[in-house]
Amino acid sequence: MSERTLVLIKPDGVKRRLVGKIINRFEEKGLKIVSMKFMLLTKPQAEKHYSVHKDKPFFRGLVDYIISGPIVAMIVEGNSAISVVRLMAGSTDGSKAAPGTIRGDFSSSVQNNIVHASDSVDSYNYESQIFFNQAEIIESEYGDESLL
Ligand code: IDP
Ligand code: MG
Repeated sequence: MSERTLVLIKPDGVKRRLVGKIINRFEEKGLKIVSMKFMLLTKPQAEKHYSVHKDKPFFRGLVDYIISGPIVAMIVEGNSAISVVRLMAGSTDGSKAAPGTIRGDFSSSVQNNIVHASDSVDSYNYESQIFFNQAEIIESEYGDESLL
């Protein structure tokens, strides 16, 4: 079933110049970008995005990290996009993530793990409106849909 998911390339991913490589993985998988922006999150936006973690000991550090530099936010669409992108991202802790995943290939850290990906439809609905309004989500046919 076609789904959408929110992907963030976090500040460490941008600073390490991995943006192109990461987007390339999603394109090669057959996911479609329907929205994308390069942005600096405000602290209130970051706190809202990570509000589920507000009582965790790592919350303040996590907020400081995600606002420490520009990020790339995008919405990608495709068959089972939420679980597909979570699989491509790999386990949260880069030191445990499988080789071949984004975190497994580019991170050895539990915090600085390069990407965010929504973990459910509810999370997508909550998170995506922090980054994009409806008018910024652009539907288009690529013409290869029957091959995917
Ligand atoms: P996820 O990004 O794989 O869904 P979550 O458990 O939702 O992982 O945690 C959100 C983010 O918080 C992680 O991607 C990571 O950047 C950070 N994080 C998670 N656990 C820890 C921790 O134990 N210490 C520091 N940062 C953490
Ligand atoms: Mg999460």
